[in-house]
Parts: sequence; structure tokens; C-alpha cells
Amino acid sequence: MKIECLVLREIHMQLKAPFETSFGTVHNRRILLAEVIADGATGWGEVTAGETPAYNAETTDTSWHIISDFVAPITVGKELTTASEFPALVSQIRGNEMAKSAVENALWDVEAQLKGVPLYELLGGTREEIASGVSLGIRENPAALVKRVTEELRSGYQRIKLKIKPGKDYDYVAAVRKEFPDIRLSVDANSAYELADADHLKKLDEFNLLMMEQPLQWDDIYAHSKLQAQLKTSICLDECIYNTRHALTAIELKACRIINIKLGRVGGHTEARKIQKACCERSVPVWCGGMLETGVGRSHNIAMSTLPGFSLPGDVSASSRYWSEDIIDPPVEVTAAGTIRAPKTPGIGYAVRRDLIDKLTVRRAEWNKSKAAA
Ligand code: OSB
Ligand code: MG
Repeated sequence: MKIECLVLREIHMQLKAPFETSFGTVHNRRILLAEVIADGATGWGEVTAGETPAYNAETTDTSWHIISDFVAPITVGKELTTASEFPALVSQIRGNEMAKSAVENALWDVEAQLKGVPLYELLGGTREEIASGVSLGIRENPAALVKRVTEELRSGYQRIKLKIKPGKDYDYVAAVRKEFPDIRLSVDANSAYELADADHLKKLDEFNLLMMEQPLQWDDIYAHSKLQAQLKTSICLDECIYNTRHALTAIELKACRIINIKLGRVGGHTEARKIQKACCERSVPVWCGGMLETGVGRSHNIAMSTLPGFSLPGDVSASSRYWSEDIIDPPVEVTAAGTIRAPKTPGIGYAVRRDLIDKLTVRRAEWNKSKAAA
């Protein structure tokens, strides 16, 4: 595959409803899309960075800078045998996983199309349908949260994840658990607590949670090992895990019993597959996290979630929960049983709506092989 052209676009999309986590509230998304053309096929990837560096260090703007000034000059014009060779090509760029991931994933889409297979099959996926769960933002009061959970369960979702932060935790979880004693329920703190809060966090053990996601600092695997030793509830790491080495460290230190894999956070499908394999070999369940993606990012998440080891419902849910109009056709839909079917057509398996993307685009840059050679 010769990378002939890379187009980078920034699109603006308004979320149907604001999404509140322990680190802030998002109303409007500024999303970068990478379009890669190789051997005549066009693939798409999405930068999953946030607008602010609150979840991790990357942002929409740092990703624009890294892709424009480093990824594009290194990669456009290069010849690869498979998309899995991409990480080696950009290994001189430290960190910036979300920026690199968008371009790599677009190449996986290209490769699947050139081979005439759905992306999930190229990745080694073993299921045609994935289990879907939802992540619910922080609400004004427990009653409002219970109402929301009721609605999501009615749509069929298989697992409910509640965002929590200090002061909006115990009472909220208690209210949901009281109303729904048997559902699969988890919480996500997005690094809002410290190890000194262990006694407080231990109180959540009584709710029989599926997991407690990333309670402590975003860069502290060791502190999570200290907390996990005191908790009945399984810790799941999200923010802490950027690569397979981090995953192996966390498993070895018993810092968690479950790992959330996000394509952007780990740098793309190649690294995600390595983490999935390492976890599978050690019987550590994994699941696919979300970053309020458009359909492009969502389609890659769906493909990844078909891999072995993705044994827990993920945060990949219907397009209509986020967007009044998604940029893919058809939008991602969830069955009454709370599953999403992986498309069977080559590549990501959804048509990308260029007309709509053009309308939403606020900046655009393009690199092609002749420019890169100059
Ligand atoms: O921690 O999983 C997270 C959204 C933005 C940043 C971090 C997270 C999230 C979510 C939402 O939980 C997942 C989604 O519905 O896309
Ligand atoms: Mg999380």
C-alpha cells in the first residue's frame, strides 16, 4: 500500500445532550478526521482527543499539530505491506497516541477494502455481534440518574456505567442499585480520587459493581495496586494504560482485574491487538471504551470489540444517543437485545457522508506524495 494522500479535517458537532464527567462537561465536540488514500482506496480514522487536556494530555489542537508537522511528513509517500507496520514508521514520535491512531486506523480501513474483507475480519474478530453498554454522565440528583438508567435499560443496553466524582458518588450509586438490584452496573471516576480516599471508596463494595474504573491518578498504576488490595470490587484501568507494557505492569502489580482498551489512547489497532492478546493469555477480561466519537470512530470500536477477550459489554452505543445526524450511513444502531452487529461489507463497513462532513468542516489540510517528496 502506497500512502498517496492524507487529508485532515476538523469538524464541529454538537452533542445532543451535555456529557459531564469528574473532569468537566462537554457540549460541543471539535473532532479531527483523517482520510488516507492508498492504492486507490480511501480509509477513514478519527482522532479521539478531547477539546481540553483533561482526560489525557492530547487535545484536538495538539493532534492537528502532531499530524500536520510530524505524522504527515513521515508517512505520506511511504509504501507499507500492512497497516500493522505503521507504528514502526512513526515510532520517533513519542506519545501522541490519539493523533497517530487516527491515521493508522484509516490505513486499516484501506487494507481491509483492498483485501475485500470487513475490518473486523482483518483484525481477527471472532464474533459478528458485540455487547453494548452505556456510559452515563453525572446528573443533578440521584432521582434524575435513576430516570435516565430506566430509559437506557428500556433500549436494551446490557450494562450501565455511572460517572462519579467526590460528592456525587455513594448516594447516586445507592439509588440506582436500589431500583435495579440485578443489572450489570459499574462506575467510572476518571481519576477523581486519591489513595487516601480508600475507606470512602470501599463503601461502594456493597453495591456488587462489575467494576470501578480508574478511581485514582491518571498516571499511577502503583497507587491502584494499593487500592485493589483493599477493595472487593474489581478495578478497571482506563487512563493509566497507553500500551502493552503498561497493561503487563498493571496485571503483574495486581493494580486491576479488568482493562478498558481505547483505540486512541493506545495508538491504534496494532497496539490494541497486542494488549488484547496479552490480556487474553492472562485471562484478564477487556472491553472497548468510548470517547464520544462520531460514527467513524465508532465503526473502528465495533470492529475491535469482535476480538476474543472482549468479554464484557463496552461503551460503544447507538449514534442517536450522541448525534442528531451521524456522519456515517447507516448510523450505528443497537438491537433490542443490546447488541451491535459488525457490518459485513469491506473496510469499516459504513458509508462516510462526505456531503455532511463538508458542511461540518472548519479547517482542512492535505498532503500528497508529490508534495511530501519535495
Ligand atoms: O472515561 O470512558 C471514559 C468520555 C470522554 C472521556 C472519557 C470517557 C468517556 C466516557 C464516554 O465514558 C464513553 C462514550 O460514551 O463514548
Ligand atoms: Mg473511563
